[in-house]
Amino acid sequence: MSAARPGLERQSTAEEAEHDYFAMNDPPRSLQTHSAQAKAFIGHHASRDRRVVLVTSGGTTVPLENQTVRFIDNFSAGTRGATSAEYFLKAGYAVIFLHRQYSLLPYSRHYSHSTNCFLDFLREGSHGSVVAHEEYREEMLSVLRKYNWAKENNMLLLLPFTTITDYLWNLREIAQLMRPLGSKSLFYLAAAVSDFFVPKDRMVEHKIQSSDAAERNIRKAKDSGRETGLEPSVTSVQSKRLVVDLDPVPKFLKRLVDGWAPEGMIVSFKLETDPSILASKAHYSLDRYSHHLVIGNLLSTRKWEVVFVTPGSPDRWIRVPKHRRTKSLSGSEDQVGLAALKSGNAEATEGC
Ligand code: 9Z3
Repeated sequence: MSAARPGLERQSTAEEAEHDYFAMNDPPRSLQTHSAQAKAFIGHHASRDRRVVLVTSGGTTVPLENQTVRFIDNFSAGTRGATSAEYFLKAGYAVIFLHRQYSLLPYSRHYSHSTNCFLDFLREGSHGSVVAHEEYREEMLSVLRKYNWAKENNMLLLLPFTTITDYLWNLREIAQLMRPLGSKSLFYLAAAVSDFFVPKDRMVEHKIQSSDAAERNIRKAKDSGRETGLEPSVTSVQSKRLVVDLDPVPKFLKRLVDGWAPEGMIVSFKLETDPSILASKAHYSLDRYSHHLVIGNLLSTRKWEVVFVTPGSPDRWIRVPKHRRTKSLSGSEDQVGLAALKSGNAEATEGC
């Protein structure tokens, strides 16, 4: 499949960028454990001829200091990823859920603190027991049964990440482990991934200061930079202003498509805030990386409408009609996810 993809002539540059990135930015401490867990999980399902999907979910952080106090974050609660994972499980996929630590998880998202406190669903029963309120019991039991089924059948592997570097190390590792699955592997990249980061060799060690001490620290970092030829990422804290200099994150989607998972099906998301550029940015991504599907969404309407952009087909909008939009944007329901993933769903309207 990769041989037919355009843009391969630029591969060596992308490969070099990948090599440099992973050579310069250390793997997370959990990588070996994650790798062993993923290997066992993939092997288990491969032997049963099952399809495996890697769902990425939640935002990546960009630490500003090596001993991190401050970091830049990417917006994502994990609703899209957690909801979609439930529907992939329902469709028979084994799911590797690579998620931002403490973001929403499949099944437990229904009772997350961001929408409601789980304690509100419970009351004290007789003899010191705890029971669910009558009105919530049926739904809770249904969620609990699905959750238990996924656990008992080893269908869901939860792997957390925090930083952009953790994310990329995990993504590469898991993609390469999934390679033997060939066309039975699917990548569903809903995580909100930072485009910029502070490389390890330019990161300041200690907490950035806002006082005179800061200037002294920066001078020190610049002096050592003169020896190594590298500028520290924080270049000035004059007049209490902080100027941070970020590098671009290498275009990992290119490496995923061409190098790490050439036979897998790859679905990426494109998040924008300006409606006038959403479709063109989604097309640009598809042209550039030549994968299978880009799902475009706007921050303000992401729960009600998305646009599917695929090679050789007209754009397909999936919209949840107004009267079906039941919860607020802060809710844990991903309504368009439900509409798109439920086969033959009557709640979605297309092409409007
Ligand atoms: C998305 O667009 C997701 O749909 C959301 C989901 C983050 C909006 P929530 O978690 O939100 O339900 O609150 N993800 C963005 C994917 C992304 O960052 N893509 C990058 C890009 O387009 C790399 S593939 O450049």
